[in-house]
Amino acid sequence: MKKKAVKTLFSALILILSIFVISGCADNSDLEGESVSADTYAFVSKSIQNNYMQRLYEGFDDACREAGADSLYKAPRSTSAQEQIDIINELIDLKVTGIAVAANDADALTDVLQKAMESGIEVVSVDSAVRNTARSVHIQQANPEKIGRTLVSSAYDKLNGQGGIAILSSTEYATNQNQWIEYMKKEVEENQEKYALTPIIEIAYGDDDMMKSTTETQRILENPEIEAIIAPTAVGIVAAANVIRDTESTVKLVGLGMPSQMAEFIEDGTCQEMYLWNPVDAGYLAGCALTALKNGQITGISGDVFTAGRLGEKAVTNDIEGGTEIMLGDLLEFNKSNKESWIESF
Ligand code: RAM
Repeated sequence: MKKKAVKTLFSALILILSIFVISGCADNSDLEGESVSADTYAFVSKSIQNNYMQRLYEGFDDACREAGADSLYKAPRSTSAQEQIDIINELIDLKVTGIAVAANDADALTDVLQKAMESGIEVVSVDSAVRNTARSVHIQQANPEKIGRTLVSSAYDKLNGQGGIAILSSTEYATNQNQWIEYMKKEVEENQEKYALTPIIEIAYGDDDMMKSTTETQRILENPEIEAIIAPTAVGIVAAANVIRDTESTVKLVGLGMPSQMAEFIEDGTCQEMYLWNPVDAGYLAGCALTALKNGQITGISGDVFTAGRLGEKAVTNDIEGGTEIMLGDLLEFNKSNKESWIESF
C-alpha cells in the first residue's frame, strides 16, 4: 500500500517535471503584453515543425542558464518571414535582453531587427543569416563554401560520375541553403569536365515541412534522369530517405542530417553519407555570443575574442558579405564506417 502511494507520488512528480520541461521549450506567446525582468534571451526559430531548431535551442538554453539568464523559444507556425517579424515585435515589447534568429528571409527582417537594436536589444543571427546591418554578428556553423562543394562532390562519388542531380532544399529564401547551393553550382561550373555527366538538373523546395518534402521527393523520383538527391536540410533528408526506401528507389541520397534521425538509413544504405556540425553547440555559441555582447566582452567587430564557455576561445572574423561572423568549426561526416563516433550523438 505504502509502496503504491510512493509510486503514485513519484509519477505525479515526473508529470509535473515534464510539464515544466515542455513549457520551457514551447512557444511562450502567453507572455504577450508583459515585460521580462531578469536578463532574457530569445531564440527565434525558422518554424515549429523544424526539429533541428530544437537542437539549437537546447544549446542556446544551456548558455543562457550558465550566464544566470532566462531563455525563450519562439517559433512561427510556418516558415514565413512575416510571422518572424511579428514575433520579433513582440520580443521588443517584452524588452528582452537579446535575440538570436535563424532567418526565413534575410531582407524581410532588416527593419524589425534594426528597431530591436535601436531599443537596446542585442541581436545575432544563427544558422541562416540576416543582413549585416541588422545584427552584431552571425554565428556560422561551418564554412559555407566547404559545405556546398563537399555535398556536390559527395553526390558525384555516390553516382560514380554518372547521373543527374536534384537538390531538395528548405525554403526559397533561406540564406544558408541558398549560399550552399551557390557553392554547389560553382563547384560544378568550375570543374565542368568532372561533372559533365552529373549535372544539377533541378532545385526543389520542401520548406522544411515533412509533407511537402515528401511530395517533392516523390515528384523528383518520377524524372528518370535524376539519380541522386542532395538534401541540405535536416528535415528534408529524412523525408527523402523515407520515400527512397519505401519505393525501393536506387536514387542516391546525400546531404545534411542529424545522426539520431538518419542512423537507420545510413545503416540500410538508403543514405550512404551525410554531413553536419554539432547543432547543440551552434545554439550554445549563439547564446554565449549574446551574453558576451551584453557584458561588453565583444562588440561584434572583427578581432574581438572571447571565451564561449565549454567551446573555449572564439574569435569574431570578417564574413564574405562585409559583416562579421563567429565560426563554430568544421563539417562532420557520418557514414557506416565511422558509426562509433556518432551513433550516440545529436
Ligand atoms: C534544416 C534547417 C537549417 C539547416 C539544417 C541542416 O533543419 O533548414 O537551416 O541548417 O536543416
